Amino acid sequence: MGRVFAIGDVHGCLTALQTVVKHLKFEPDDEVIALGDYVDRGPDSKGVIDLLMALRKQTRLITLRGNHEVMMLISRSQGLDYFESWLDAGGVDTLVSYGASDLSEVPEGHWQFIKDTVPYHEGTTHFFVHANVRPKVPLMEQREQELYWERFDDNKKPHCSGKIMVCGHTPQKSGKPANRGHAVCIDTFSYGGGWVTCLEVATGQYWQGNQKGELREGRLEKP
Ligand SMILES: [Mn+2]
Repeated sequence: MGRVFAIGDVHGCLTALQTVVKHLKFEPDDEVIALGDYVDRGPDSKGVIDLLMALRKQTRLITLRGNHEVMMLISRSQGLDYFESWLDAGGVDTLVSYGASDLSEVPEGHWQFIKDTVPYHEGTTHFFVHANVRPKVPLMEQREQELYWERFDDNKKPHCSGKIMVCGHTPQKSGKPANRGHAVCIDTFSYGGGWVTCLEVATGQYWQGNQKGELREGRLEKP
């Protein structure tokens, strides 16, 4: 068995993601779970999706869906009102990265990547979601509201599976992952001058890259 890693919110921060990926050199039997929010706000959402598509050929990459992928998908299928609210939520930076003025210019392969994202991933000791879960509800019955939108601050109780939750979505402005024992949040505010975090789940060791190309390492603090 390979190692298991989780990658937190990237938000178009290609340099930060590249810095971590180059350092870690994932092997073919590693499992790498990306927690969603690849697009919006940062400068190169297109480049981030290109990199993840390339990574899929090198390792066992699992791509979760974040609320920003949800917004982008809805913007494509619904009217102008929704499109404009997505632009305000950072979608404008995504369009610029494609050199596009509307979503019809995003290539089909990238739409397929976004459509193929999954709501959660369950491992033997941990499960992975973008945002959060309802503690008493089995994973396969979770609602989109919690999976994609609910903030980490609201999560008080362990999940009924007994497994540890690994999530993103709620920026940890300290730049360090938050550890509650039964739940870990690794969104470390990449687009706001923070870091893209990659956590090795079994050891609690993590590596972080930022938009200046800097790399640093740490270990989850005790809850
Ligand atoms: Mn999010």
